Amino acid sequence: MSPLSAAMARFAGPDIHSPWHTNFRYSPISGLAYDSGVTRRDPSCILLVDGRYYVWYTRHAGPAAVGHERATEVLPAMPWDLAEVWYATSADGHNWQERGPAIRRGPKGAYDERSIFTPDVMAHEGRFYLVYQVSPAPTWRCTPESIAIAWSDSPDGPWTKSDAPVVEPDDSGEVDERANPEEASVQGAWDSLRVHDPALLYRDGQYWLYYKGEGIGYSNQESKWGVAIADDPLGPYRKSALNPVTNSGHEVMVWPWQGGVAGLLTRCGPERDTIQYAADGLNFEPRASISRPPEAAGALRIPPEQNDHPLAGLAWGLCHVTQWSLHGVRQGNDNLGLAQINAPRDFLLRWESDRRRSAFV
Ligand code: AAL
Repeated sequence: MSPLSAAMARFAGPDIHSPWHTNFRYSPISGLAYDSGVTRRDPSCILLVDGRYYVWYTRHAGPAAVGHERATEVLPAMPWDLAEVWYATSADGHNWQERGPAIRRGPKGAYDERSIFTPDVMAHEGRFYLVYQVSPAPTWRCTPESIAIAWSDSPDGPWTKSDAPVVEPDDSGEVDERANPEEASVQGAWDSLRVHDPALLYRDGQYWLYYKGEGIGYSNQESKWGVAIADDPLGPYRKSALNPVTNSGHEVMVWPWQGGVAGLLTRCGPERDTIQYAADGLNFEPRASISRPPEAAGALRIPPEQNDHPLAGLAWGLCHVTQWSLHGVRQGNDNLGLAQINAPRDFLLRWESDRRRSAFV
C-alpha cells in the first residue's frame, strides 16, 4: 500500500472509513423541476403513506423576488416571501404531482399574514404535523420570523393551524428595522433575529423541535441550531438551556439513530459540511466531513425496523437549487439538464446518498 500524507491519513481514518461518511448524487425530477414562473424550495422530509410519497415545500407563483427595498404587498422581497406551503405526491420519488396548498397565509394582522414557508412534517400516532416558518406583514430586513404548527388526520389535510407561533425569536438585542441586522446597537442572543427551518422528532414521550437561529448583530453566516422541547406536539415548547446545540449549520436536517439524533450541517460555521451525532439529542459531535451536500435537504423518513445504519435516515430525498447555488450545482452535474436556466427561480432536485462512492478509495 502506498504511504499516506499527513492530510490523507487524518482524512482516511475518521472520514472515508467511517460508517457516517457518504457522497451525494443528484438527479432531475418531474413535476417540481425548474419553472420560470414558480418558486419552489425548502422541501420537507418525505413520508410514505399508503404506498405514496408525500413532500411539502415553500411555493410562490408570480413575480420573482425584488429585494427588501422594492418589495410591496404583491412583490416578494425574497424567494420565500409571499409564499405558502404546498404539497406533492409521487409513486416512485422521481415523478411528482403537485396537489395544491396545504397551509395558506392568514388574514390581515395575523401572525402569518405575509408568508408561510420552509415546512417539515412528522407523522405520529395516526396524526400528521406540519411545522413551518411564518412572518407577519409588512416585511423588512428585520421582520421577526417565527415557527408555527398545524395538524391533520390525513396528509391531504385539512390542516388546523396553531393560534400563535410555537417558537419565537429571543427578545434580546436592538436594531433599527431599516438597518442591516448585522449593524445592531445592542447585540442579541444567537436566535434573537429569527427562528427558522423547524424539524420535529418524537423522542421518549416528548416532541423535539429543532430549529435554526439567527441573531441580531450576527452575520447570517453564523447561523446555529437549537432545540425546543414539549410534552404535547402542539406545545408549549421550551427552549433547551444548552442552546445553541450546534456551532454551525444552516437549514436543519435531523434524523433518529439508536436513540440519539443525527444531523447534516451545511453552509455556515466552522463545522459546516459535516454529519454529526448527539446520543442525548443535545451534545453533537462531528462524525464525518462531506462534500457537496444537498441544500435544504429533506430525507425519506423510514420506519424504525429499517433504521439499521447511521445513514439509513439519509438515504434519499429532495433538496433545492437557488439562484445563488445554481452555478455550483451545474458544475459536475451535466446529467441535470440545468445548462439553459438563466432566470432566478428556485426549484427542487432529487439527491441520494452514495456510500460506496468516494474520490479517495
Ligand atoms: C432557507 C431557510 C429559511 C430562510 C430562507 C427560507 O434556506 O434557512 O427558509 O428563511 O432560506
